[in-house]
Amino acid sequence: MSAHKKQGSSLNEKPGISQPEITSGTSIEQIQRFRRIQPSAQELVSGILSGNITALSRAITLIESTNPDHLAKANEIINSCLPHANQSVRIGITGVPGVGKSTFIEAFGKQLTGLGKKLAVLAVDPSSSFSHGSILGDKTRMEELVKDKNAFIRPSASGDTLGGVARKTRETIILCEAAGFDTILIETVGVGQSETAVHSMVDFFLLLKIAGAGDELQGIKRGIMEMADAIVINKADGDNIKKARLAKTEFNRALHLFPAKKSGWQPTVATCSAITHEGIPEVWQTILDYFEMAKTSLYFQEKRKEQNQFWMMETINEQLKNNFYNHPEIIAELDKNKKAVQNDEISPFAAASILLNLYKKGS
Ligand SMILES: Nc1nc2c(ncn2[C@@H]2O[C@H](COP(=O)(O)OP(=O)(O)O)[C@@H](O)[C@H]2O)c(=O)[nH]1
Ligand SMILES: [Mg+2]
Repeated sequence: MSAHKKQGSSLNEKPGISQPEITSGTSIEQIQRFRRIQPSAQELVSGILSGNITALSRAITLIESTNPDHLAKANEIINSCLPHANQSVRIGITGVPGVGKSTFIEAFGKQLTGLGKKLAVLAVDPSSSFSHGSILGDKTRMEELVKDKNAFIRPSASGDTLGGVARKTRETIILCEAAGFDTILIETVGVGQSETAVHSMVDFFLLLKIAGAGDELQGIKRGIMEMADAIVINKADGDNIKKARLAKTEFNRALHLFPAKKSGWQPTVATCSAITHEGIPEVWQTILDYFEMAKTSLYFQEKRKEQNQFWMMETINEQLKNNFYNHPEIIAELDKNKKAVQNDEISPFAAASILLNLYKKGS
């Protein structure tokens, strides 16, 4: 359901804000009470820093808002949270629909909270404006994690471009870290461009696969395999165990044909079952091994610096584009020029130049 359709509800925010997900540790009543007070940016920041989930949810909602008035408030919150962020490990999980991502995150997440970790689960799924997010759709697969006090689950921001969703997720990571979450899982559907965006915001990238389906069937491009730090073949249970082991050998062989990674890490291949939990602890051990290596070689720190630069540029690009297309004069002239270009009345370059000059003058 779109945010616009739901505006009748008393729970709803102003137009431009998509509805937050109610997660563990929060209740509708709590959020309602909090909303009535309209907390300031600094109040939200102190809430976040003291680990208040309602304040965190509320701040994320501001980040996700398309209402320009909320941008300044969101930026103030992010800036205040930044010095308290970064103390975490960020893990990306990708794989085609049905491979078992949600079930895996439930099992893996419970293991992590069992180890005393504070876990935030986020999603990058640009298609979620229609499906309302892979995580929300699969909430039933995360029954235990949803109830877990040490887990915070937030579905993808809806109704936006991939660039927009990715930026919002990245800013959400900062807030979650400031709120004390030390392990961030970011789920994405491995069928489009979103895994590239996720790859550029995580420290470790895990690709889930299943045995028996060809690569074409799994919709996984070679590029995604190259990005993976670990390939985990899920559903290695029952009759499937043998096939999974075979697939492991094949993937291992395939991975050795890829060029060496900049990190110096040789990607691993493992099997697991998100249902029986077989192999899940080993996945965490692999990730720990990776972090030990990457932190010792300083690759971990370097990669984060590079990612920060990348995101600065992305944010500028995104912002410039938004400002341009939302400019009243551009809105008025864009369609006219599009038609003129279509009818060969003006060259595309001349039309672009007219619009850009108009924007320069008006801004
Ligand atoms: N046998 C088996 N089934 C699994 C396993 N993990 C997930 N499934 C099933 O596969 C289906 C898709 O799982 P889901 O977690 O929703 O996949 P997602 O679309 O990648 O999030 C569900 O019916 C799960 O119960 C597993 O390890 N073994
Ligand atoms: Mg899912």
